[in-house]
Amino acid sequence: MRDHSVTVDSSTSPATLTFAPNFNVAVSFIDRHLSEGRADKVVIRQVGGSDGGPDGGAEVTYGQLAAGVNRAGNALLGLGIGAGDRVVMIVKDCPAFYELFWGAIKAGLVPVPINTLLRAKDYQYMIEDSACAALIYSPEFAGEVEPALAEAARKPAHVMLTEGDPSDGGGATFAALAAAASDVLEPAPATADDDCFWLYSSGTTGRPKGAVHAHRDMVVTGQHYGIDTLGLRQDDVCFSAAKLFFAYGLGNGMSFPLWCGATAVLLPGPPTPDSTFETIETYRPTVFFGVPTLYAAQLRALDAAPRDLASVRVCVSAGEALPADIFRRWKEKTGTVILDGIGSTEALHIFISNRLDDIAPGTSGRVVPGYDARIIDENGAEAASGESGRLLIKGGSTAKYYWNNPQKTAEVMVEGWVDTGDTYIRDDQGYYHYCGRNDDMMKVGGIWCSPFEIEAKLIEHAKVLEAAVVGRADADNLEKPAAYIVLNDAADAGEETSQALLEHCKSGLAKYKYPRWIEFVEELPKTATGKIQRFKLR
Ligand code: 3UK
Repeated sequence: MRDHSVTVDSSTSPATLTFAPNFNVAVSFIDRHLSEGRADKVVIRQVGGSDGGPDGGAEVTYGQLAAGVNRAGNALLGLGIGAGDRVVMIVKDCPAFYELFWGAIKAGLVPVPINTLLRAKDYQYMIEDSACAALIYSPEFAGEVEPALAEAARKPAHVMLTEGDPSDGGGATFAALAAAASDVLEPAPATADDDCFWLYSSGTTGRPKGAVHAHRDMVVTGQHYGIDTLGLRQDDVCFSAAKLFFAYGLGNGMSFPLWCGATAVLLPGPPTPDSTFETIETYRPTVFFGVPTLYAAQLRALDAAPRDLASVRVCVSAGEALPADIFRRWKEKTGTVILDGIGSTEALHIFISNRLDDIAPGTSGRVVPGYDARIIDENGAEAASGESGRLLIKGGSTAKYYWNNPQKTAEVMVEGWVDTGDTYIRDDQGYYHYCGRNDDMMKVGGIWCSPFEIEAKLIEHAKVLEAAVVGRADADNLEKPAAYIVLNDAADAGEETSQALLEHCKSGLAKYKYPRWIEFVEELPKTATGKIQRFKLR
């Protein structure tokens, strides 16, 4: 096999990464562990059985994973898919996610993991936009994926379930194909800067954009954030409540443990206070990754009954700002700190963060070594400390471009800098304080939520004349959507109509996108040109 290694010089700060001229990242993250003697070490502990059920959690060793990755890569190549072709994955957190993702990369294909909480309309768009050659999905998501495929103007040549009963799909499952494939696979030629995988990122009005990441990017986040900021070690056991299809979860639950030679605990089902606590008690992770909304819900559950969280040495939060009050209550209740950090799909992972030896509650912390941050005012000039402005970020893990969207690429990625769309203040000690978005986008439970999408859904309802959706702070000081509605007939205002509108939203939008408050108003505040003034509703 050719040399596909990366050398890490930790004597410098940031650590210096030197990539071999041939660099297929699957070799560093998968095959390297065999030559380093980890073949028998457990890399994945899956909660429950392969179906996510209550018993018989699956265990996968590094050796088994490497063989599974090779089989998956060979199975994909066996379909006749060529170099650079996209493989869309709508797959729950389970070993097959790892095998497909790394098998595709090792074989020279481009995996595109997609949010499993979306609806058919979203999937249809991503299937068409990515022009994927293959789509592979967990049986759990068939109800949204199959209608998307039926409607899609451009259909992938290969559509497969990961496992389960293929009778309705007509063909073999991916598991069956992989089982029959060889477990020997040479890494496809690649360089550190070649396209490697995509992640879709949502925008205010436009459709989701495929952020194209290079082979080097997971190395950069694993080293600069995973090891050098968070202090991950090979004896760590990582458990991410955030799913693998988010850039956040992909690092926490897969690429970081693989970079460190550590172990990941995968929870295939939804992360509730109960399911996450049970997982922690049973699988004893040392590092836990959540989002503020989950920490708030877990705190409420801890008020009702104590749980054993003693295995956890550090917790991480990202996706939206962690209120200082949640940090304080969590520390009081559990004795463990939560390290808040801001990351993005475009940067791949966290680039400004608190750390165990340097915590300022209520802030995003300081810049992670290896990244540069700038805050600029409306005129594009550097904002002074204490002054708010637009946050730009630069570093070795940022996306190369948005697929099929040169205009957005030019807007967001300028001379190596990525415009985060966030307003921040840097204080005179170098801590970054989040001050909100520059657009109307919201984070709900750490996941993007466009007010326009909820408004469009509400307006579809026969009783609704106009709708405006804005973020409103809930009891935990976390933002959730609130809807202001002008009805065609004001006499319809009331609980019954509220319920009908809620049902309407829940049936057509991803589950987390429904308005938590509905208020009926006589009119919406507008500009002279008729544009809704959302800031007046906040
Ligand atoms: C917001 C935060 C305040 C902010 C992500 C960790 O969230 C991630 O990626 P997304 O592309 O969203 C990025 C946007 O989310 N945000 C994220 N974290 C924080 N705001 N405090 C925070 N701690 O608006 C940012 O621009 O979904 C998080 C790792 C990888 C990620 N992709």
